[in-house]
Amino acid sequence: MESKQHKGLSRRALLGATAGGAAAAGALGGRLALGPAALGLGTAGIATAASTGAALAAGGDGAIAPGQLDSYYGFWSSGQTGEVRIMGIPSMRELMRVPVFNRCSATGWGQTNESLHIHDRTMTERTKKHLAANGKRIHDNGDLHHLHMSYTEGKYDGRYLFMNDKANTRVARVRCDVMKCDSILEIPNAKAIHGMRPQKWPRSNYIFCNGEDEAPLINDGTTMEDVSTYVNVFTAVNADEMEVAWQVLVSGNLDNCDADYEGKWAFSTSYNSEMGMNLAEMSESEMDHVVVFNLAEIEKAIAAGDYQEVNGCKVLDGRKEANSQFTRYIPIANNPHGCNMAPDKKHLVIAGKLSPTVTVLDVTKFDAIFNEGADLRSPVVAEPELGLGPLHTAFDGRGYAYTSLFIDSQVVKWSLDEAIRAYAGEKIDPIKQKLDVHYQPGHLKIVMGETLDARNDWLVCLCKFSKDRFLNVGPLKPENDQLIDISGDKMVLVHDGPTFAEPHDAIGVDPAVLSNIKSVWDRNDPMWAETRKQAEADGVNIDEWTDTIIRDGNKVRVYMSSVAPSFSIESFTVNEGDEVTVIITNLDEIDDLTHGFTMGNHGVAMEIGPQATSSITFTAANPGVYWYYCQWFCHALHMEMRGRMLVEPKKA
Ligand code: CUK
Ligand code: CUA
Ligand code: CA
Repeated sequence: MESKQHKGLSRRALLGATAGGAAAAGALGGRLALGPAALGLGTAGIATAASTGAALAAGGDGAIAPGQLDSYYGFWSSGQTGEVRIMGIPSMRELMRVPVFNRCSATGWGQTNESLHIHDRTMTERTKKHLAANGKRIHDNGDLHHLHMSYTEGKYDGRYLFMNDKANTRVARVRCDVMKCDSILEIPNAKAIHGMRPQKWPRSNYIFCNGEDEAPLINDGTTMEDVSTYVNVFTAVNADEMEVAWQVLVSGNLDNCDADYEGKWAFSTSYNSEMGMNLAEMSESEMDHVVVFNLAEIEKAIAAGDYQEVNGCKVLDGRKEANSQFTRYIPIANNPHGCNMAPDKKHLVIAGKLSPTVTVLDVTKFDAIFNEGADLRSPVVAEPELGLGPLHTAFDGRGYAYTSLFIDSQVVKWSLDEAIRAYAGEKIDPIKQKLDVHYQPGHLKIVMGETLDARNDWLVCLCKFSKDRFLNVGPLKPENDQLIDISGDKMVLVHDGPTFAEPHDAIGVDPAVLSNIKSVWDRNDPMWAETRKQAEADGVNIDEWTDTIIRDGNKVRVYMSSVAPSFSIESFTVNEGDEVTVIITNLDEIDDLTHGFTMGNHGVAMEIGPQATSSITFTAANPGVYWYYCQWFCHALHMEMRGRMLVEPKKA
């Protein structure tokens, strides 16, 4: 494989030396690129800008010249922004954003009828009541920490991405063929889904979801002070149906989780085995634990009907005092955090956080701890001391592990095999290198490193603080996602990547896995199935050019088509107070020809991709003239792609 080792001239030094030139070229390139597009003159002028940029960027490690494609996809979580971001590795360019738990001003996510159907689908009655009381239909926020791709036999299969929302106890799914969310599931009984992983073997039939916060199982206000009534809930979601398959009550809370490569176990770290309600109580014990979930025993009980039904979910009791075969609790030092299964199919690495150690467990020894009287620590095969604040561990395909040290602001590279030999008594130091990162790293990821196809080229380290690494942008600073070249003996830091609040986690994926990505929608896509049903009931064919207005009491449905640079309807009239639904099919079939629909002064906007149908509903509260327009720059006559809504005043 081609080495990507440092060649003496760092990207930083290179860009620093030519900063003035780069800025000038950027400004020039911008003007050149905009000019011909606006005039509809084709792309002849853009080539000039591209070659200027290429000369500047050439030779930097991890740099990708203009027009060149990245080697890998990166899928980034965004924490409290609530979206998924698609990045390029190694350029660290942001390629796209996929709104999931957030609302999106550009695409209308959280506002279009298609996205609202997805949000509504599995909301609990409690949430509906809460939203109604607050005058809303959906939550405005989400806290998306973890995202993972679906697996088949331990490798990514390119079907779906799954992600959690800690803020509102949800799990969502994104279709990889169009990179749009197609399902959001609110999980009853649990509180604050944090750790979340798909099953790896034989395929991702389940998504495992950790409930982080403790509360009474029947949370109706009757036992709020009595902490002994609090429980934590581990949930398995059926990934195909996006429904809760079963839940297990556990002792202690749940932080991060993972699954093995045999389909036998899931495991979760707990930093609050104490069931403490404040910081002092939560860090009181010397030891917390990892919960091991025995999938076969759980399945058996579910199949036998041996469960309690709570809020429509099948619930088993896996708490310590229940003494079941569903769970075991392996003691682990002090508030552990990361939970990472190695691609050797055998070793699970638990990061100590408050302890300077990581604990290596041999998952092939987990059967034994389910025997009566077994030593619960018997699967421990190594416990190297790595540094302060170990949070997460990544693996390459050569047997090395890379652990983030939050307090030390370092990534430590160590040998799994040597750590195991050292634990057995051999005089050997498993630590290979410590690299400074900037600053306070959390998750770190190697391309394909959470699959049986782990690579040996790039490591991304997601740092929580950037401090002085970028120009000052005010009190709120970006995070810093750093790119590290791991292809040689030594790790080399090659790129700083500022990001907006706040990626927790990421995965790197070979594009070969994603050969199914479309550029143009399929007209029969299920995304607008409900809208299609309504159109059929209205006798409208949304697959053809249409300009039909249906009046249904005070509801008005406006069916339009779009072909650049026109909407099929130049103006329509409604009455003051009407509920208006605008349904648009984009009949353009060309790659990258997205239109939009924005209704002026109504807070209404949506994306309509090539061959897609989108719809949006609003009330025309005030009489008068309102212009609607296409907000995606689609054509030389894009500005002219507009029309009028005339709202007739109420008759006195
Ligand atoms: S995590 Cu959610 S607190 Cu280390 Cu995966 Cu960032
Ligand atoms: Cu269509 Cu701009
Ligand atoms: Ca603790």
